[in-house]
Amino acid sequence: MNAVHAVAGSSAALDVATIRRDFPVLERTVRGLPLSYLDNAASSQRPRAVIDAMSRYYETSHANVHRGVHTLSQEATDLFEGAREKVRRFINAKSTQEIIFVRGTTEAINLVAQSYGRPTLGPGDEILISWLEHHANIVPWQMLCQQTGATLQVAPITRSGEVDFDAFAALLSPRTKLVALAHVSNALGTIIPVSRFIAAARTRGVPVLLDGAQAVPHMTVDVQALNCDFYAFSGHKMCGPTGIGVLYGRESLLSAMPPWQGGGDMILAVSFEKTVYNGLPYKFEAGTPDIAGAIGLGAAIDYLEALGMERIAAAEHALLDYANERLATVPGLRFVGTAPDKAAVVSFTLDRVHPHDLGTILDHEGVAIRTGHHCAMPVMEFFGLPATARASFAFYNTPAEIERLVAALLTAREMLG
Ligand code: 7TS
Repeated sequence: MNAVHAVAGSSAALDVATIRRDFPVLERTVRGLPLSYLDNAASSQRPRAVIDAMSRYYETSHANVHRGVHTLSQEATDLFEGAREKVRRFINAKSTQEIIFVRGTTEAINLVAQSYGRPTLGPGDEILISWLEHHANIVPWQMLCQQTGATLQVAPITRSGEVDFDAFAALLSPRTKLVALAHVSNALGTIIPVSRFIAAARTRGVPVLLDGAQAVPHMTVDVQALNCDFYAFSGHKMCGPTGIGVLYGRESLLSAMPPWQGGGDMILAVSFEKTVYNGLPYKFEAGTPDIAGAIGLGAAIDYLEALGMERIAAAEHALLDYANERLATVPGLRFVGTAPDKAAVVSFTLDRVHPHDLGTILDHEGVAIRTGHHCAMPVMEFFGLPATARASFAFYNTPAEIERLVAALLTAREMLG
C-alpha cells in the first residue's frame, strides 16, 4: 500500500514518513549525507506512481496519437486524452477543449502572447503585469511590445512583497488590452489575492492571464471560480514530468485565436491553396505531442488528488510556519518577502555571506536550496540585492530537514560570516 492509499478518504494529516517512501530520489544520499531537498519551487520530485505510469506506457502502449486505427495508437490516444480530462477536472475547466498541452508555463505564456496578443495589439495599447513576475511572464510581453508597438506597464510591489492593488487599479485604463499576473511569486512566495485583480480588470473588459506555475502544486485552483481567461502551469513543479505543461484558455477566446505553430495534427485538410485548421484543443498542438509527459502529468494529478490539495496546503503551511520560526533564530538572517499570505517559499540573505557561497556550503551538508535571482531580476533590483537564498518546501519535507537547513546556515556563518 502506498501513501496515497494510506491516507485517501481520511481527513487526517498527511503521513509524511509513508509519503516519502513513494519518492525514490528522497532515499539517496548527497556527499555521504541524506538528501534534504528544499528546492521544490524550481522543480519538485516525482513519486514512483508517475515514473511507473510513464514506463508502463513506453513498455506496453507506445504509438503516435490521433492517427492510427491500430490498437497501440488507440491505447496511446486514450491515455493521452484521459490525461487531458484529468487536467480539466483538476482545475475545473468547463471543457477539455480549453486544455492545451504545451512544454510548460513558459511556452503557455508565449503562446498567448503570439496567438492572442500579436493579432490584437497595436501602438498605444498596453499590457499590465506586476513587479514580482518571473521572467517567463515579462520577456514574452516585451517581445510582443517590440512586435506590435504596444507598451508594458508594471504595477509596483510593497516592501513586504505584495502587489500594490491601488497602484494596479490606477494603471488599468482604456489602453490596457491584457493583464498578466503571477498567482504565487516564485522568488518571494507571496500569494497574490488574484480574485480582486481579476475583478478589476474584467469589469473593464480586460482579459487576464495568470501564471500559476507556483500555485497549482500547492493549492486548489478552480479556473471557473477565479474567472480568469488564461491560466498557465508546468508539470515538473507538481510531481509530474519535465517537458509538459498546460495552457487553460476560455473557449470563446481560444476559438477566435489563430494557431501559433503549423504542422501535423493541427489541421483538418491541407492543399497548396488552403489549409483548414483543426478545432480546439488540437489547433494549438502542432506535431507529435509529449505523450508520455501528458500521461505522467495525469498520474501526478491522481497522486496529488488522492493526498488532497487541502491537506497538501495545510502540511506545507505548517512547514512554512516552522521554517519562519526556526530561521528567525539564525543571527544575521534577513527574510526577503514577508507578505502575510505566502506559499511555502522562504527567501533570505545572511549577513556577510554571498548566497552562492551559502548554496555551496549547504550542498556539502546535503541540503539543496536555490540561490540566485530566481529568474525574477526585477524583484532582486527592487530589494537592492544581487541574489537571495531560497528554501522552498513540498508536502514530503519534514521539520527535521528544516533543522538541517538551520544547522547548515550556522555552519556557513561560522566559516564565512
Ligand atoms: N512562472 C513562475 C512563477 C515560475 O516559478 C517559473 C519557474 C516559470 C514561470 C517558468 O516555468 P517553466 O516550467 O516554463 O520553466 N520557476 C523556477 C524557479 O523559481 N526556479 O527555477 C525555475
